[in-house]
Amino acid sequence: MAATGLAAGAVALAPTLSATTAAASPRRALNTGDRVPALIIGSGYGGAVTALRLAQAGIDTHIVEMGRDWGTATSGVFTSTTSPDKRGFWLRDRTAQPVSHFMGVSIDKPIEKYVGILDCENMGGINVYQGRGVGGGSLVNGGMAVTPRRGYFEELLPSVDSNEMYNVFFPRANTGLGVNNIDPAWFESTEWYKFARTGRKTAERSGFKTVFVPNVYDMNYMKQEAAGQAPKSALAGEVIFGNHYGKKSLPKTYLAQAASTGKVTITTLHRVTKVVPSGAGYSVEMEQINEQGGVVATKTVTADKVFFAAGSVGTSKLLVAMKAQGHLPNLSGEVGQGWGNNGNVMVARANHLWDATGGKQSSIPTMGIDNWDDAGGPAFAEIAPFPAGADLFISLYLAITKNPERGQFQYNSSTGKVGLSWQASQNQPGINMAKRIFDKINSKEGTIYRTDMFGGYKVWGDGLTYHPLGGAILNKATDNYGRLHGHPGLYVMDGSLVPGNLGVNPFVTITALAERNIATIVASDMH
Ligand code: FAE
Repeated sequence: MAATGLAAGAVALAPTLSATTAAASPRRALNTGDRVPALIIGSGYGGAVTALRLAQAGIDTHIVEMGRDWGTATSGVFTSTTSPDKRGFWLRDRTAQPVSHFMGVSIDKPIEKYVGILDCENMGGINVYQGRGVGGGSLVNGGMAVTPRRGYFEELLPSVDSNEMYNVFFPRANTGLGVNNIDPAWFESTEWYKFARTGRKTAERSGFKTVFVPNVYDMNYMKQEAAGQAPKSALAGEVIFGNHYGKKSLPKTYLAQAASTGKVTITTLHRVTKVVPSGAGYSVEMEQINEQGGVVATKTVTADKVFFAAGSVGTSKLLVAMKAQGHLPNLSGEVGQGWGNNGNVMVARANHLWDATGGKQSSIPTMGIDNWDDAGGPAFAEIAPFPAGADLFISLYLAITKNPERGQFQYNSSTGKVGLSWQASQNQPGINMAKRIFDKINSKEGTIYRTDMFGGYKVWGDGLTYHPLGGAILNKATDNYGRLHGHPGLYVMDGSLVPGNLGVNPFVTITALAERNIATIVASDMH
């Protein structure tokens, strides 16, 4: 990535960037009146895969991303985890920490409004956390890179050839993302994963199975951090507000490769607001915003093909609005349907003093409790760190449950905005499934839930999700390859294709499905 030649400081000032690279032929950002062959909305997993494969097929490709470019940072770019400033949050005047309380007291504080890296989007009954910037969710996520169980994947997406997925596209995605595994011997010996070993020990004493989870964080780099041979990132607690080192986020993998073709531009701090048919293609309207979120210009360009990769919420909101406002009237009634929170529920337990979790904790999770075979309540619970700098004897978990509840995106004609119908009560099935694991552990260990971390006297962190999925389900709102029904030349490439609960962390599946779909689209639709 040194080849990209991006000075982080300079990028912070520039609203647009050419091809993520100065080394590849620099190109100007989109302007009113431009006509482009392919326009991608959003630069997360779906967008990055699409950009790379279109560019490799020789097609000039333009990404529009509403967040800023964070560069491929070295130091001083991202805010600190323990005391985030404006760089931590997307256009808020107060932080919205996922683990919002300690000792029952809110840890949130006022900040300046800024185009920060993590969005906490309140969608009525649930807060949906998403990454903002070039690289989307890859900038803020925990890097857990999980290929789903084949049987459940086949149940969820029966129209997809699973042989092809498991033989070609999941391996391709894993390679493209740079997935690797922790060295088990190091895991057993390092103080940085004591919290995970305690989580494993207490789970196994109750008869639960635990598994290692692959990650895109460079595990060799982490060993060097521990040895004092490299600047610390995971071992300095960095994760949800950006990692200065170690994590192979999309700007270091797919987007870097896409940039090196010289055929991709990224226009940052531009938010797509409208897509309407125009001649043989589409007219795409966007707002240019400043770093405080104010609209400074409106632009309209024309694209032969438009790829929606704005994430489950971003894509669903755009499509539902375009249909309701009559701009894309032929879209299927399936658009906006089938949204889920991937069954996400967080919870924390208080361990006994003899089951320490360690004052030093890596921010990158590498182990989970696998209770998916429990017919009474399937769940997979990641053993999450709580890097507070002192041993607090807390075990924190993010459970991914088989919660079957679904929400719908709906257009409100009086506000002109799209909302999500999701009630807090729809989190309850997920809580019940997670309880099957943690009630048993608490009872065996003689321990209790922490009630002070998600509010005052609140056990379950059920008001949030990191894994929004659905809203334009594959083979329902689109054909079997992401082509939107009713409007040829429009495609969905992101997490909105995935039915609302996948059973594992989603980005490997989103990447692999995008690889699968774009391979067919390039072969059949682009020439
Ligand atoms: P996404 O990565 O969200 O990219 C969409 C992009 O579109 C964003 O950059 C937006 O800013 C941009 N955008 C949206 N609307 C517009 C618009 N109108 N105009 C222009 N640009 C727009 O979508 N998943 C895992 O598999 N493992 C993990 O360990 C994990 N941990 C997570 C931790 C956190 C804190 C969070 C928030 C998420 C985590 N996830 C994890 C979820 C994962 O990051 C997410 O599923 C993917 O990023 C979704 O990929 P998409 O391509 O769908």
